[in-house]
Amino acid sequence: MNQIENEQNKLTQGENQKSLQAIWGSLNPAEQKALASLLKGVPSDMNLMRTLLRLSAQHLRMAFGKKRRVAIVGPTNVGKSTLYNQLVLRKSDRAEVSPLPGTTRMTKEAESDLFNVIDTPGADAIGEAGKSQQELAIQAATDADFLVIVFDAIQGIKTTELELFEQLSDLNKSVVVTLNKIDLVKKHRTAILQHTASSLNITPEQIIPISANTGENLPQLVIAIAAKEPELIAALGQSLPQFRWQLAWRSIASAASISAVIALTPLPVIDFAPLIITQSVMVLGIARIYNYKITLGRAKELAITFGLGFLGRTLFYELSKFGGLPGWLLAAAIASSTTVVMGYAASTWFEKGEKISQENLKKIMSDTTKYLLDRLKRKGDGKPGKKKLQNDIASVLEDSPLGETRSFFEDSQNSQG
Ligand SMILES: Nc1nc2c(ncn2[C@@H]2O[C@H](COP(=O)(O)OP(=O)(O)OP(=O)(O)O)[C@@H](O)[C@H]2O)c(=O)[nH]1
Ligand SMILES: [Mg+2]
Repeated sequence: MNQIENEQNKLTQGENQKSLQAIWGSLNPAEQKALASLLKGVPSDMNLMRTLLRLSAQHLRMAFGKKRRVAIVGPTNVGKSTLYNQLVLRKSDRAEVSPLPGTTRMTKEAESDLFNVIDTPGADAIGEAGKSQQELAIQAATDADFLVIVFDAIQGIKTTELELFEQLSDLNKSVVVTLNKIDLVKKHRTAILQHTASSLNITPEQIIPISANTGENLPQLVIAIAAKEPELIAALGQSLPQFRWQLAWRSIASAASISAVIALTPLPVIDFAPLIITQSVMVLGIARIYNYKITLGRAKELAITFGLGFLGRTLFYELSKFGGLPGWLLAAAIASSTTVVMGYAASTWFEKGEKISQENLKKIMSDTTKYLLDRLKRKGDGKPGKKKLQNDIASVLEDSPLGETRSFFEDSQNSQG
């Protein structure tokens, strides 16, 4: 049995090596150098390493500011080119639109406001010509950073649509699913959305109904794309200052959930470095949102200056004295709240140039940890797997009122005792 396990380990190690190389290869020399200097001497767990590297690569790209590529994909005739034309900046970039299926035969890329947008041929076409168009579409999807998957409210979801959806989902890209031509549906919108969602095995909230013709819900679509991409979050934060905290919160929630996983991964030598890396890239990301230019090295210095690692250990000691809470839960909650509080401190620093006192940080840490402990306990008992824990924490944070305004943290600072 041990032998089988060993073999399996070897296999996943191989896979991990490959994906590590792929992530590494996608960075330019300056990014590689910045990351390499952070990664010195860490960590031995390959899965963790991969998670960290992926997160770091994502945030690094954000700091170096490449324009993201968004591909519009879906069956023929659903309105992909019409949507593309709504998003492109220049009239001269517009694509041909017609009621005939198979109008678009080649992919086409142009600039939109926040990202580059790519029009693709229908990915479900049949026959010889259809097959090569399908290949073009899938290739464009594979090369893109982000997919807008378009379906047609009238055509609905049949076997080919479902198969296409599954094929696109397997690419593991960030996606937004849209149901186009919603203007043709007058009465039964809710029912149609529900039906589409259940055919695709997703929830109705995961589908944005749009009309590429009338422009209905297109702003929501753009926000939904931006919200899933760190690079775009930064661009949005710079152009919409009033949403900065909400946008920063997304980076915070993602980094905090990874922190919990790190806390639960036994590392032989040091448990501090991976956490600092995650937090440094988060700080870097938040800096971008506030249009504050810093390097990764400076972000790391800043992350260390907040001195939260020490507070975390004190808090762990204080809370474990009371007993009754499993060690893993405490460790996960404290690591997450350390990251959350650091995100808050960083955003306050970038926005107002104010440094929060150590005493106030301690209060906020303690309140945030208690909040997280309370919510996590409700998720059921027993120690979850890493992936589930990460998802649980991400969903607790994303659903929490903390992301709406900073009042929780401000109240915590102002309260006595
Ligand atoms: N009512 C309505 N019609 C739409 C909408 N979007 C597109 N259409 C129409 O649907 C038809 C197909 O639109 P296209 O944008 O060419 O669709 P496509 O997905 O690019 O099609 P192919 O390139 O052939 O795969 C055209 O007649 C459009 O005017 C919409 O939101 N509402
Ligand atoms: Mg087209």
